[in-house]
Amino acid sequence: MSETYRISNDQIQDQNTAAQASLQDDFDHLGMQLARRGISIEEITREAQGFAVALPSWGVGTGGTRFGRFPGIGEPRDIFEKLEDCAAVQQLVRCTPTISLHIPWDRPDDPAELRERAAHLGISFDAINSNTFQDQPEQALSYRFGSLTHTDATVRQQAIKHNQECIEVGQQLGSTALTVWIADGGNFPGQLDFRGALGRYIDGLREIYSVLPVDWRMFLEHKFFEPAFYSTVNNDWGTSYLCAAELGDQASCLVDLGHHAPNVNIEMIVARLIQFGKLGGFHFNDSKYGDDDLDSGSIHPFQLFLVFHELIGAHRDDASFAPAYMLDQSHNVTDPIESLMTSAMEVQRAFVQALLVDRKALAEHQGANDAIMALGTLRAAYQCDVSPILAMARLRSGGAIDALGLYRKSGYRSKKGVERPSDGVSSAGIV
Ligand code: LRH
Ligand code: MN
Repeated sequence: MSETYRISNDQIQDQNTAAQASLQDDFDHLGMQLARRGISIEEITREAQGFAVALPSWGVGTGGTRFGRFPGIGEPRDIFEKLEDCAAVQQLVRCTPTISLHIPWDRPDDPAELRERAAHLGISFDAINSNTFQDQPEQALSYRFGSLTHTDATVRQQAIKHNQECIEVGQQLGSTALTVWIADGGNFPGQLDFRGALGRYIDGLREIYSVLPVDWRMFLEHKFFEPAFYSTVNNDWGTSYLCAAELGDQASCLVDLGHHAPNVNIEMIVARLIQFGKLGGFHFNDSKYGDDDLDSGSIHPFQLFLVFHELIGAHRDDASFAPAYMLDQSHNVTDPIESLMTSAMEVQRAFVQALLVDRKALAEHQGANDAIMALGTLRAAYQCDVSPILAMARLRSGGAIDALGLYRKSGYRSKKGVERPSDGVSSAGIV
């Protein structure tokens, strides 16, 4: 495989050298402030360096809507170019060491070759996403009226087989998780037999679960609507929980932040799933109205912080608690690499802010029903500008202090524009 342009570590070093002194000042100043709160900035920075969120393979291409897609230059045309772009993000922000693939969009001809290429680029594979929400050209039976819940058993078998194939591909790539999101549902009252459809869903999941390797996890992703506009089979956390509980210990629930009606208390749903041992992972993004798949932390940063407040609490109670963190976004008007970098850093920011919560004080205020002081305790953490910690974590992990600045200065996008003349056909983004 011919070598293509990559940002050099020298470029990163040069930029870091120029920015290091002022970062150290800011870091030391914040360190003194945190020390007064009994918090060690060194300890927090080590935790920040250990934080990781996976990148969605479908996030490196320009996304669109049913009204249109406006691809940028240098769009990745195949899985190898998607890996390159994910590696560029990891090289600069150092908190995105894995990529989550979508099958068949990213089905490798030679999994061993792909695995080797990824290792060469310093990334590995996270959860595999199956796709029974679209019909592929070579597909025998259509998913128009559903997949795992279709009334026709041969269609259900086709969907079950596809998910089992995703597990096989994932094993060859070193992945250890399967995410199952299905679009199944109805557009009109009466179209679906609610109990029958859910029963078929659970039966199908059981067949997939029966071939799950012992070290694998299976994530069920709920969504309240779209593309079905009246009823969705796995529509909310409760349905998802019940189904995961039916399957067994290796099955759990994946919370995509955009899959809830406006104003739903997502952080409380997270607490519920934690309490009942079924919180498996996340698709981080943000939204104003529907499943907008906007950049994480761009609309509701406080909600993202509150979600991590619940996660840190769970981790404090059980050190083995390790849900899968992934981004799931669609970048329609930005350079996808810039959105992925800034979103990963904003998710890491929410994680670090949540580490600063004085949990002892919070418990006292909750015990005393002192709402103002309880809210104030959370705000004190949320309103702390942890940017110096995030930048120091990047610096110490070999990344860029100013990731966005360096990416733009590198001319990566225009260089890829030359390397990857558009074939006008392939699209790496979701519509
Ligand atoms: C469904 C979803 C799911 C993916 C798809 C790309 O809305 O969130 O996680 O398979 O987006
Ligand atoms: Mn999702």
